Amino acid sequence: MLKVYLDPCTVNCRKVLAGLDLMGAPFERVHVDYFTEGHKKPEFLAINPNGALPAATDGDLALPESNAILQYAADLNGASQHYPKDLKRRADVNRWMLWEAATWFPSCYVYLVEYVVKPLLAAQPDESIIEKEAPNWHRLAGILDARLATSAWLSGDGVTIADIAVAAPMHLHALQRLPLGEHPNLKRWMTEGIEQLPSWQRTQDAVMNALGPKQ
Ligand SMILES: N[C@@H](CCC(=O)N[C@@H](CS)C(=O)NCC(=O)O)C(=O)O
Repeated sequence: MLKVYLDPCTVNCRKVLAGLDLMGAPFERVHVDYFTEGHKKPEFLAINPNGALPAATDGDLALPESNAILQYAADLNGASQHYPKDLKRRADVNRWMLWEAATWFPSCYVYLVEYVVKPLLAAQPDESIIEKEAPNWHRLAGILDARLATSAWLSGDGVTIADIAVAAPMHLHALQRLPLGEHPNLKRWMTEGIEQLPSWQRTQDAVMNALGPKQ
């Protein structure tokens, strides 16, 4: 049985939870508390030496990386609707997931840190950091916007784990103050597509609960 170690309030854990829910993939959930640094304790580092959430195990397999967890869970459960087996379609899903981890997440994360994490810690956002990142963020958002101009979902006709992966870094887009207004197709996909998925909505409460008391 797949075991997933997570704190549902973090971006990459929310990604995995929403993706597993979308696929109807069974798993055992193990809570690792992000705010008390459970992910830096030796027992967790033995599973993920990166000391980052989430991670998964399946027997002797230890699997860090949110996107790798979704891909493995999809194959384990035969969820080819959400992770196609056709080579070209799979390659397209994979490239969006790789792009998300390498490029999109780091850019959206700048906004998350300045406008969500810093206020949680009673610190002031540094607008100069946002100004520096904004051209890069708009360039990347433009790539998504162009893709979504001709398609409801990122890859193929239906929602895939690529959609969940790419949505996760912008999961708090209003609080993150992501300037979506300049990218109408991206905004439509997020608000009328992703945010209407029951699997996405079911992951919302944990995030808001984590943010609430600390604000
Ligand atoms: N590429 C990794 C990133 C994991 C990651 O950065 N997780 C964050 C929470 S969303 C974390 O645990 N950060 C703590 C740290 O890096 O010290 C993935 O997709 O799983």
